[in-house]
Amino acid sequence: MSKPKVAVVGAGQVGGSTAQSLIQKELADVVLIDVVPGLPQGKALDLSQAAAVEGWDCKVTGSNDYKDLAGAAIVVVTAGIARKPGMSRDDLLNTNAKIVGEACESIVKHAPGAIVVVVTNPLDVMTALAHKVTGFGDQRVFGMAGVLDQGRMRCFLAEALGVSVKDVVTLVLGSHGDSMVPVASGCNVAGVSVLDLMPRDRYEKIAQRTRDGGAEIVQLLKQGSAFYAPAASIVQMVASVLRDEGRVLPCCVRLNGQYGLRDVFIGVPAKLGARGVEQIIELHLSNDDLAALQKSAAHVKEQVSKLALS
Ligand code: A3D
Repeated sequence: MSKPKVAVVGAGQVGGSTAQSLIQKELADVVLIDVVPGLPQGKALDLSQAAAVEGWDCKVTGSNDYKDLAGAAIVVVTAGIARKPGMSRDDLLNTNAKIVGEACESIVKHAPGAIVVVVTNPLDVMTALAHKVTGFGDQRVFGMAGVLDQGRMRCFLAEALGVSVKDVVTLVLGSHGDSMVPVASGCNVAGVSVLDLMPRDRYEKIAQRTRDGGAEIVQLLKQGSAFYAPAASIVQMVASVLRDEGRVLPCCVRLNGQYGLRDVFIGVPAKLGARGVEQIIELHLSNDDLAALQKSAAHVKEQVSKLALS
């Protein structure tokens, strides 16, 4: 039976792991696209052979030609440079804007009906750029970050409390950067508020470690940034679209008045289904959390204005 096609633009660390996870779950046939000759073809061949060993019934191909985006139901954009120790995500702005802009022009040309999931950093700004360049509208262009940030926080809380990650619920809003907004009232273990399980200062340290979660890995790896958890997060979002699951996941989406914000891409919970972003969920936040989200959005707007999009 033929499977939907997912194109992954950028066959680097995140792109390669994403392709692996997509075929492991037998969600889609995958095409990896990259500018480096041989890289996507080599990874595709290796993954095809892994699929043969494991019996995963999916095709993986590699290409240096954007024409091979044709027929993709979803395009995941991971092309661009990653951080080095000491760099912030914002330091990637100009280099990655050029790469993402070009990729999006090719998506319009070769996969005009696709849903676009942006991953390249700085995430919120690159998602705004992809929205502008593709003109695909608010439903079909969104970014991955919150699933990862919530996963990181779930990992830290489960470890600190000595409980299964399965029972930990977290809530992280805002930009995928220093102004990220972990929300204590949305964090619980099997329904018990996290603040009933640990002192606030311990919670605050975990919230800060979540904000610094990407940098912690960059420091350890010394070359490149995280990719296993980002890939797992991308695939959770892609699965919700391909299987029309309607999962409510934190996504970088364009707000149109929700949370008192307009025309800005920022992380909030959204329902993902076959049409992409099918609903934006507006939570009742405390004044402090709402102010933090609005501050985070102001930072994204400032960064976007540097791109002169309009
Ligand atoms: P890396 O392993 O360097 O892969 C990037 C790939 O993009 C390389 O293979 C490049 O050759 C390729 N590339 C560059 N220009 C183009 C182009 N024009 N067309 C196609 N491919 C191109 O990096 P990575 O995979 O570790 O990270 C990729 C991006 O994702 C970076 O910007 C990271 O910062 C970002 N990232 C975001 C998250 C989020 O949670 C938002 C998490 C992890 C990584």
